[in-house]
Amino acid sequence: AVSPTLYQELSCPGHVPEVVSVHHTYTVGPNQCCSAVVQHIDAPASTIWSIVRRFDAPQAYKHFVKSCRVLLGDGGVGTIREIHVISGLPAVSSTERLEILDEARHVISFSVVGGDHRLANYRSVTTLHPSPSGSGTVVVESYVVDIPPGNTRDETSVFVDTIVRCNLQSLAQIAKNLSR
Ligand code: A9S
Repeated sequence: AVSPTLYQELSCPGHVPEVVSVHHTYTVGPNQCCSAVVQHIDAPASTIWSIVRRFDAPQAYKHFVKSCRVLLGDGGVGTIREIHVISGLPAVSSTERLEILDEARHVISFSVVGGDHRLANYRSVTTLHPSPSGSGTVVVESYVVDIPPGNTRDETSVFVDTIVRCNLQSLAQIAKNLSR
């Protein structure tokens, strides 16, 4: 559930608060698609941040991740991880680079740099904002990705939106339970 204020702002181009849009604006190529998922979480930003900042441990809330190992780096920008995913997805593994880790502004971003899957040039940005309703946190996760050969723009955004929504719903449950 998105708070009415933020929903209105997000569905009304030009009225997304600058503090949000500054992190979620992309240059989108002709064969790419981009979208965003918004999730209200009934927990403080500090609790949510303690989970999402751990680039070495995405399996803490991403149910599609079976295992993760760090190939390079110490968890800061430039760190490379390799995840293996559960069966049933059109993917086996993904190699990902940490692009942004802004502890003060609560911004994390990674890009896909390799792996055995169809989401070439995937890049996402996740930001946390105090809820306009005054309680809890709003999480915004946006992405840009190449449209895979043989798929349409709509198929691509439906597929990726579904995964991102699942991840954020799982994050919401875990953060809510941790904070009570
Ligand atoms: O992990 C994320 O934050 C988001 C997405 C969309 C991850 C997608 C994925 O890891 C799979 C879940 C394995 C699906 C990649 C890179 C490709 C897929 O096909």
